[in-house]
Amino acid sequence: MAPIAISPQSSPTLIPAALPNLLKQPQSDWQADLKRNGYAVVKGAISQARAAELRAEAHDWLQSFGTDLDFENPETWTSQNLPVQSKINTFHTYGVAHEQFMWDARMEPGVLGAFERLWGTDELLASFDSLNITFPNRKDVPRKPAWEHIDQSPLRRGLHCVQGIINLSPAGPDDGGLVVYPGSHALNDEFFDTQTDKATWDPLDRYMFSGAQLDWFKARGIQPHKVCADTGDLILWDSRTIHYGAEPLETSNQIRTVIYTAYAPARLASEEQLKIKAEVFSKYGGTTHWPHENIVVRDTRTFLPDGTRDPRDREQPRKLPIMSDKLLKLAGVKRY
Ligand SMILES: O=C(O)CCC(=O)C(=O)O
Ligand SMILES: [Fe+2]
Repeated sequence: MAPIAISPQSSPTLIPAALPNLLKQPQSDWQADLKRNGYAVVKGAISQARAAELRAEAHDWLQSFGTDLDFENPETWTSQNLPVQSKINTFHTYGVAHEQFMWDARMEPGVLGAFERLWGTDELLASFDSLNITFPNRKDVPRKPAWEHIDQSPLRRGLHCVQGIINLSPAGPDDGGLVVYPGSHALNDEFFDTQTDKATWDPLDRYMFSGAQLDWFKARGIQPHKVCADTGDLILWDSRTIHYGAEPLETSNQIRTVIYTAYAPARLASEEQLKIKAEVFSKYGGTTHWPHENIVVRDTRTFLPDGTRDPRDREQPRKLPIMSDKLLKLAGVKRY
């Protein structure tokens, strides 16, 4: 369990940020953007050529399930030809979080380096987050509407977590990609304190916003903004920033390929959380984007929509990563 407590009077105990001075004095333009707008793009965190290699690996993984999936043929972009995918187009079972290409992406110097600069330490933990491959104009599933949310409990106050997207494909205005509400992070406390009943605040690090709640932000000048970024760019956002993953528009023919990743200082994790994280790692499981807190043990098994176990399921990644000292430290298995 995350260290969130509700006192007997049911007056919630708020959890302040462990590092309240983070981003107080931004050291770079993207850090200033992250502070001011609640999101930033780190241009060219990975070279385009390297990102294309990682994308090819991700696509190769998707084609390793013995189906007729053909990246060149939109007729084959159907559930029948895909491993089990979430409603938000992610893959998180089959041990995918620990595939070699996923760890390679997480350990790219430009990606890791950005988070090292952000947190001011190279002793980090990495999340075991998902792969997203979104095909445009799928014929067999409807386009998912906007799902505005934040990934931080109203009980946590201040900056606790910075999330990341490694773009292995370009995200232009019409392509699938992240939509943020710039500046919404700064209104987080005021919104929860004045617009919600504190009895409803729970430790779940996810809060969905209704249209009326979004209007409260819009009345304060906050508007949705599609984050455009190139192949190899790293998109960062504060977990208090309202956001969602937007489906590609009809005019897009871009296959969105991204890896979610986040890191936080290892010293911020409790022994209990590290133990849970090591257990998840031992089963090649995935977690959420939280690297150091809120480590959720999810079922690692994959089920088909009819509830039966997927016969293509895997006990371990198809290509196990090299268990380097650095990887094991990022995974929380070895101590710094
Ligand atoms: O797919 C996206 O761009 C956003 C997904 C998301 O909301 C998240 O990773 O927290
Ligand atoms: Fe999210």
